[in-house]
Amino acid sequence: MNTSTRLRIAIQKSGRLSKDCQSLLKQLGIKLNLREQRLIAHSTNMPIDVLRVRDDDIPGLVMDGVCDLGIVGENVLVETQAERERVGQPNAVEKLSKLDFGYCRLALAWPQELGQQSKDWFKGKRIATTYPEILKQYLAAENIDASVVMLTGSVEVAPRAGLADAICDLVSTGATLEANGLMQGETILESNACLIQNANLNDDAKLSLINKLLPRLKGVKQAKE
Ligand code: PRT
Ligand code: ZN
Repeated sequence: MNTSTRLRIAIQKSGRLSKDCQSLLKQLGIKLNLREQRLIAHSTNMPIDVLRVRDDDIPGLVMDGVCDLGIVGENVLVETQAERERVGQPNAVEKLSKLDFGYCRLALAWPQELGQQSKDWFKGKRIATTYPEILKQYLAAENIDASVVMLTGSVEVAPRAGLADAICDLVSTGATLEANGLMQGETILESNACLIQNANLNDDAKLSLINKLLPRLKGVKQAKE
């Protein structure tokens, strides 16, 4: 549990969400002294500390109460929730807001030379992914008996490397799939960045600070529309 009296927010240190997270915090009026190598940045005008970590660690830090809030892609949130459900770890969070950045979709793809394929084609195939839990749930729901190969990176090269027959990976422009000779199939999850809160947060001062920040967040989102 975060026993500090300062509200602790986890964001991605460096990656696709970091710039948008930093500018969102700025737009909310939170002044931060972000030095490149620092794990924790202290706000100079509010009782807030920002923890900068790998995106994969963010849902767990919030679920375990190490951080009060976090900003993370729904893809990582859903995968972590399913993984923790499976192993019996706490996985509840309150989703405070869907944010207007970090959009991507988790989609199936296979070698282009095979042409269009129906869902039945996946039966008995090996599918490489970084999101095994989400993929397994989809396969179970669709009654597809396929094997899941877990890879933490370079998923798009798996078919060419002979590690899998198909992949299930994040796509935004589609350029990566195209560059690797892969054809995009069904989207199994659409994702945006989202703001999450520890489900058991009961510190009045922190809750009242969050209640001050949320209308500002609404204002920032409306201003962009
Ligand atoms: O180091 P750390 O673990 O923090 O970062 P990471 O490398 O795991 O994540 P990062 O920074 O790549 O992505 C962070 C989050 O951004 C993801 O969890 C998604 O919520 C979101 N996001 C949005 C994306 C993309 N778009 C995206 N296109 N994450 C990854 N990609 C990758 C995808 O995996 C593929 O390799 O980009 C490639 C495809 O892009 P296109 O444009 O060629 O289709
Ligand atoms: Zn990551």
